[in-house]
Amino acid sequence: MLFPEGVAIDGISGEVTPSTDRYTKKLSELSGLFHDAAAFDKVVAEGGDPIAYEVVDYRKQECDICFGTTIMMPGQVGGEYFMTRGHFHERKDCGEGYYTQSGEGLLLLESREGEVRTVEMKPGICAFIPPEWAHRSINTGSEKLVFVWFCATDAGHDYGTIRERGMRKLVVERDGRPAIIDNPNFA
Ligand code: PAN
Ligand code: ZN
Repeated sequence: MLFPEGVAIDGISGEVTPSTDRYTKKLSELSGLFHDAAAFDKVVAEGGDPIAYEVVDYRKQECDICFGTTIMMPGQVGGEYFMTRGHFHERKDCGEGYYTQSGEGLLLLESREGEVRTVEMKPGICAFIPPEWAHRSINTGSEKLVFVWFCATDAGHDYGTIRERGMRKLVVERDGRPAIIDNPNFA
């Protein structure tokens, strides 16, 4: 049986207390994601394979909703900012909310039909991710980017589509600012 409880979410560290699960993605685990493969190898080797992001869950299998945080480190690979893998949800009726707590970033979204949108990630903005839109978070700042996400427990993650063909756009630093450019490797 489930009981109500208050869950503390630290908007700076992203810590969730109590939490039910967590994982960490080191940069080396994001091989193939970045445009510049040589720059990727260099940052992994010389940077000591830094943590790119961490996800902390509050998830109860018996309940239809869940939430948690994503904590993204700042960094770049060949001018491209650190980012998440990006995914569609397996369930075609499942959207998601991303409420940014600290830091700054861009949420890059792409519909099944190939339409691209971005939503600014900054404290106070809650991004609505509709069903059937792939979503990738990008830390464009110099601090941690921390956001709370909430979605259906069984939404599921389809990573394969984005892993195989990439997303249509890249977010890179140009003149000290984020710029959205075409992905030359988009298959
Ligand atoms: C988020 C993401 C999280 C990490 O919880 O899973 O930010 O991004 P990737 O899963 O794309 O690596 C979410 O969107 N869940 O559905
Ligand atoms: Zn999602």
